[in-house]
Amino acid sequence: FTKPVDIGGLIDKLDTLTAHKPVEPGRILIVEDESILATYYAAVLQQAGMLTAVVTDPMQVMQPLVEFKPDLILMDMYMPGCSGLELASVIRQQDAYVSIPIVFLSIETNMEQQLAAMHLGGDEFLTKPIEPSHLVAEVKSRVMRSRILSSFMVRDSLTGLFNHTKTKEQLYIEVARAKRSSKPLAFAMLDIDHFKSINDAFGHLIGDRVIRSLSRLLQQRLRKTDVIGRYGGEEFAAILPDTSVQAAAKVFDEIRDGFAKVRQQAAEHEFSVTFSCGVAGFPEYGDPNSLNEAADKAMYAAKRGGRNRVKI
Ligand code: GH3
Ligand code: MG
Ligand code: MG
Ligand code: MG
Ligand code: MG
Repeated sequence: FTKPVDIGGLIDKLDTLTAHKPVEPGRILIVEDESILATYYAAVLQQAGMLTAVVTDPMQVMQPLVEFKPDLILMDMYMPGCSGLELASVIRQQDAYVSIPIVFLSIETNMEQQLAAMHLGGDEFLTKPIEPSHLVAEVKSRVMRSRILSSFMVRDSLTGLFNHTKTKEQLYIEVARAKRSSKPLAFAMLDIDHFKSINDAFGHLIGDRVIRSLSRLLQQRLRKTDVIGRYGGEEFAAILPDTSVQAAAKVFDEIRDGFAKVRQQAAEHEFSVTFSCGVAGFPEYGDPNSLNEAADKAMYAAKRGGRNRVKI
């Protein structure tokens, strides 16, 4: 006996995970040595609203992988110089591309060859010639599933924000970028005050709603280029590129003030919630770990100082 699946709940979860941005067209990299065919596939996929890049020389695949950032690779099997199978296994050996969908498209009808292709990292095997509508359907559904899977990997399901791991990863990336461009960067940590007593007084569902309301406020108030993550239970982190620690502290103080004024609802009760925030900046702190540590320390100083405040 199994519990029925809560489809509504699942759909809500998907909505949260995908609400962060409008649906972008799928980006398809076509690796095919026959340029007429490559152009034809590109036209078919573009017609269906997708963006395409074409590589006719398999040895040149790395650059478009990095620059075009495809969601999926449509790969021929037989090409001069390098087989699609070899190419797929080379691509798969790199961390950044372990999970990119690779769809083989070939005249190969031999089942064993097809299985070998799947074994070497292919996700699907399609045979030429292929109906345009069939190609579009296969590619579209693969891109969608892979996007949903990767958002499960990097997003927090309650808020749709980046999860801890992804946020930390972004901090490394943004600090490196700030170093290269000699621009400042601010890192903030926020922790809701006396959250345990909110759960105790009104229950976990109301607590969850408070977490979502702070998450929404952060998304509204910060810039598109800022990175926002749910760092822990009732703890958030934000990365503000090209922002000094002083400017960021001012922004978070306004958000702090705005959040404290929100009337939270629990059945017949109305209550307000506050958070404490610590901000640290680059270049004052030169690497991701010391930034994280400094923001954490400042946050605890804000707690000790009486909560509902921002500290540098
Ligand atoms: P402080 O002002 O010192 O931060 O006090 P606090 O009560 O917020 O801190 P504490 O760390 O003691 O408690 C945090 C609580 O947050 C404990 C945990 O049960 C609750 N919590 C963590 N994650 C979630 C969640 O996803 N939903 C809900 N509703 N509660 C959560
Ligand atoms: Mg070929
Ligand atoms: Mg906490
Ligand atoms: Mg605590
Ligand atoms: Mg707390």
